[in-house]
Amino acid sequence: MEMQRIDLPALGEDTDRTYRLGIMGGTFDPIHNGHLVCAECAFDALDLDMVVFMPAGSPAFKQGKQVSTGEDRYAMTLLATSDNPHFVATRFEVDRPGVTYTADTLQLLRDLYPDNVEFFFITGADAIADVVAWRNADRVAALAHLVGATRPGYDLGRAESAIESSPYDFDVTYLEVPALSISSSYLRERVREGKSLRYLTPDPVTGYIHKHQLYGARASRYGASNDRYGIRSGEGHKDGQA
Ligand code: DND
Repeated sequence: MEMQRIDLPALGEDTDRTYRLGIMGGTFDPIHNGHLVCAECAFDALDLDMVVFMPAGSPAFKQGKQVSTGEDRYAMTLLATSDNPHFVATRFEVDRPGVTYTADTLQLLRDLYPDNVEFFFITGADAIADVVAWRNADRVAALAHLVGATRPGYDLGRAESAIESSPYDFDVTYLEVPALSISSSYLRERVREGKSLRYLTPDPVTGYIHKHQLYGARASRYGASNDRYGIRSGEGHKDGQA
């Protein structure tokens, strides 16, 4: 198979077997450990070959809302996934002009990959209830299996009844993900308040946020800003520790 894009995994070469490609779509503003754990659980539970992290280009549902640039969201996604051999970050949607719809993305991937590669679109279970109303939801149902990761305290009722009452034939697998009630908005709020992101997202992502002063981050040292501790820039502790 000749894959035209270098940042998508080349799957499907052995025609005697089926390949399972996980697709983790998201705004990723910023990406966090909830997304990463969710994808890792899906990888294990569904026996996936690879998981592609796909930051949304111009998200269909975020029109009019302030979202960081595709370049920044892609860069953070790349940093967060770079040490995992079965995770790949792709520019597939970021590079596509106009509003990005998942149905279009799945169709473009279908055209790229041979038939022995199946798609598993991974989302939070709360998003599953909304998928039925996505643009061309019938195409989404036809092109991919859905994986709904349950978040802490989440009642599956809404997702299940939405799927059952949909006229389209969605194939959904629900997946228990360890208790991680992390959200991108929580991270943005913490950055604005000068609080640490340690253990909420990989450290290189925190470094990127501070380096590029996203979400109201002040130009500061990695992690928290020095002035929290009453230290002026360029000054260290008396014992030499900065
Ligand atoms: P979000 O903005 O919800 O992503 O977008 C999710 C995907 O849905 C993207 O690929 C969108 O393009 C697509 N979408 C949405 C609406 C309409 C259409 C398409 C359309 O075509 O009409 P976030 O960055 O907020 O989160 C990424 C994923 O991670 C989501 O599925 C979210 O539910 C999930 N998530 C968690 N899962 C487990 N534990 C946590 C999570 N936090 C977020 N702590």
